[in-house]
Amino acid sequence: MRVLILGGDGYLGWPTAMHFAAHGNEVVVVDNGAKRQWEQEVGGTPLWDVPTLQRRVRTWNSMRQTQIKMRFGDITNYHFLCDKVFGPFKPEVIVHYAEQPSAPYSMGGIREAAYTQFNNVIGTLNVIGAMQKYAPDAHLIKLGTMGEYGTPNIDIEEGWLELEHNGRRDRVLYPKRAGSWYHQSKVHDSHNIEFACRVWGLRATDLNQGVVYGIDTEETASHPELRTSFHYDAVFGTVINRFCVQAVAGVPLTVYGKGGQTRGYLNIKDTLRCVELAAKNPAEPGEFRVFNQFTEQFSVLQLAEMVKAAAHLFIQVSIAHVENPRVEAEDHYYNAKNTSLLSLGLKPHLLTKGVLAKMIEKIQRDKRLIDTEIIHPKVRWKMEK
Ligand code: USQ
Repeated sequence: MRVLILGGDGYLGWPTAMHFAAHGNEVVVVDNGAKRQWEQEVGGTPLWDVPTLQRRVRTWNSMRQTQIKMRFGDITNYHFLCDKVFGPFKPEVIVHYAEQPSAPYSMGGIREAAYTQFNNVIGTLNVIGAMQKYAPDAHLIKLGTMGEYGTPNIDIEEGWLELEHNGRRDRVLYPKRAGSWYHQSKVHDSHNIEFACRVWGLRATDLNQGVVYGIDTEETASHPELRTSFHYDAVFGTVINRFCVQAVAGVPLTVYGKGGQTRGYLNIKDTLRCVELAAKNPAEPGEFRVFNQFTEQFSVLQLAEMVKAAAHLFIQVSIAHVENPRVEAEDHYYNAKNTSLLSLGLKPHLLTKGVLAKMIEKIQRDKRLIDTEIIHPKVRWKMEK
C-alpha cells in the first residue's frame, strides 16, 4: 500500500512510519517540526534526545530495504499538501497524526486554544479537501481521542448511538462533551470528517484513542537513532509515562485530586497494530467508522498504586494527591466499548507489573537526565481573570 503518515516526527507517527515500512509498504512521512517548537516553548523536552526526522529517515533507509520518504511542510498550507504530497504520491492510506496533541498546552491561554484549533481543524479540513481532489478512494485513518466523549453517565459506544425519541428511532453521532480545547478540536474534526464521508463519499476511520504509554516498539528498539520521543513533563507527558519517571526521580506521584478519574489506556505497540488493522480492513466508500482504541480502563489512583508496586523492589515510591489543575470529574461512571479492534484481531499488550518494571528500569539507567523542574503542572484549566 502507498501509506502517507502525517505528523511523522511525533511520539506515535515515527514508530507508525517504520512499522508500515517494515511490512513492505511504500511510506511517505510529512512533518513541519512543530512539536519540537512547542517543546521549546514550554520547556518540555523528551527524556532521551531524539535525532531529527531527517536523520532517523536516513538511518532507517541505510538499514532497511523498504525506504521511507520525507516531505517537510505544514498541512495547514493547502497548496503544499496538494502540490508536494497528495498530487505526486496519491496515497491509498492516510494516517493523520499531525495535530497539537496536548490538553494542557491548549488550556495555556486563548492564544494556545486558538492555535490548537486552527492547526488541528484546518489541517484536517485540508486533508479531506486534498483527498477529494487527488485520492477519493483512499482511506483516511484519523487519530481521534476517547476524550471526545468526556465522562458521561451512560455507556460509551463506538462513535454512534442508537436512539429512540418520541417513538421514533435513529442512529446519531454519540454526544460529545470534551474536557479541553484540544479535545474539542478533535470533536470538530470528527464532525467535519463525517460530513465529508456523507457528502463526498470519502471513507474514514476515526480512531478514538485512549492514553498511550510505553517507550519502545520493535523498530524503535532496533537502533538508538530510531528512538521515538518520551515525554514526562506536565504538558506533553501522559500519565503512566510521567508516573514511571516520577518514581525514579523520587518525586511523589502526582495524582490530580482524588484520583478517581478513569480513562482507557493502551501500549504504544498496540497503537501501531490498531492502525495496521484499520488499514487492512478499510471503511466502505461514504462510511464514517469509529473505533474506540484502548485495551484497559484504570483510574489514576489505581495507576499510581500499580507503579508504586512495580517499583517497590528497587525504589520506595510515595503518592501525593496534588490540587487538580484541570476541571474534570474525579469520581464518575465509566464504561466504554472497545470491541471493534478486538474483533479485527487485536491481541492487547496488557499493563502488568512486569511492563511497568521494565519501563522503570530503563529510565533508572538514565536517571541523571531527568529534569524535576518540568514535572509539576503549571497550566490551570480555570484562566486567571
Ligand atoms: N493526571 C494525573 N496526574 C498527572 C497527569 C495526569 O492525575 O500527573 C490525570 C489527568 O488529570 C487525567 C488523566 O490523568 O484525568 C489522563 O491525563 P493525561 O495527561 O495522561 O492524558 P490527557 O490529557 O487526557 O491526554 C492524553 C494525550 C492526548 C490523548 C488523550 C487520550 O495527551 O493526545 O488524546 O490522552 S484520552 O485521555 O482518552 O482523551
